[in-house]
Amino acid sequence: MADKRQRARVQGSWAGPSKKAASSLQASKHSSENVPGAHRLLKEQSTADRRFVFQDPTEVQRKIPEERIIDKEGVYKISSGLTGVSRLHLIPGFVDPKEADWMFEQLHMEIPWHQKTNIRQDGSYQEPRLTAWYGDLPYTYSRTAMKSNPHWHPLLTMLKDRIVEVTGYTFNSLLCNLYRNGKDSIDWHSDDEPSMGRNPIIASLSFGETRNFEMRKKPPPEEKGDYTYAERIRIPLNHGCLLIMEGETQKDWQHRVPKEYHDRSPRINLTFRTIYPEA
Ligand SMILES: O=C(O)CCC(=O)C(=O)O
Repeated sequence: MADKRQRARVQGSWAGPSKKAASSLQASKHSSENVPGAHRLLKEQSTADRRFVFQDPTEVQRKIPEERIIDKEGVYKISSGLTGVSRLHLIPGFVDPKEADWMFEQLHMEIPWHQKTNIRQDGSYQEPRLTAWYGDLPYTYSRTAMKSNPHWHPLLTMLKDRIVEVTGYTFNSLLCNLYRNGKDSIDWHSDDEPSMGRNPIIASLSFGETRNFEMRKKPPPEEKGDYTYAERIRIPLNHGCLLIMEGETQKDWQHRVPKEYHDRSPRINLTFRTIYPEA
């Protein structure tokens, strides 16, 4: 990384004497032919006349893009690629704060939270958060499955219906996340499992503590997986706000909720999605 940043250097070279200096040197050369010590004088003069000339750098200096913060209601086109547009729709206060208070309490107490174990190359690990799954089909990610669970909590059904009414999108499944404190998190990923189909639409509703939802754009192949110069977005997701991710967002971007190293009270996040039976 440091190597990359240092690559663009100042380019330049020592130039010869200016035209004026050259002609006066020329004149003095002739007139000095018979003068003792004149050659030493000439040499000193020509060194003093040399100037450093800047040339354009051979490689353009790359800048790490500034993080973009999205915290106002609106529809944001965050990128457009060959295959289409990535779009976010942020609706702060989708659930009114007073209502959101009792909803948070009910969900905190009544959802059957548990800690999922995932599998990666170096072994298995427990997720640093609690989850619950609702839907007629199971949901598999990180090589372990969450069992189907058709028994929706009535409050979750009510919230799903409200989102469907406002957005016009339909959903058949829900992944619930409980971040118990600042140490709970979800690492960089995209919601792009084959069971979610092409260009999944995700409606993410938050309750409780505000946590940063961070996004980074997937780098082009020539960056070989290096995210140093990736575009970044931060969205503070607060009590009652709804974030819709649509278009190519899951194909072209990753997201995470990082750990925070100061006191954080619990946060619940509900991500409504559509799951299709796998072929
Ligand atoms: O908690 C959040 O806001 C994000 C959750 C998430 O990324 C996920 O469930 O895939």
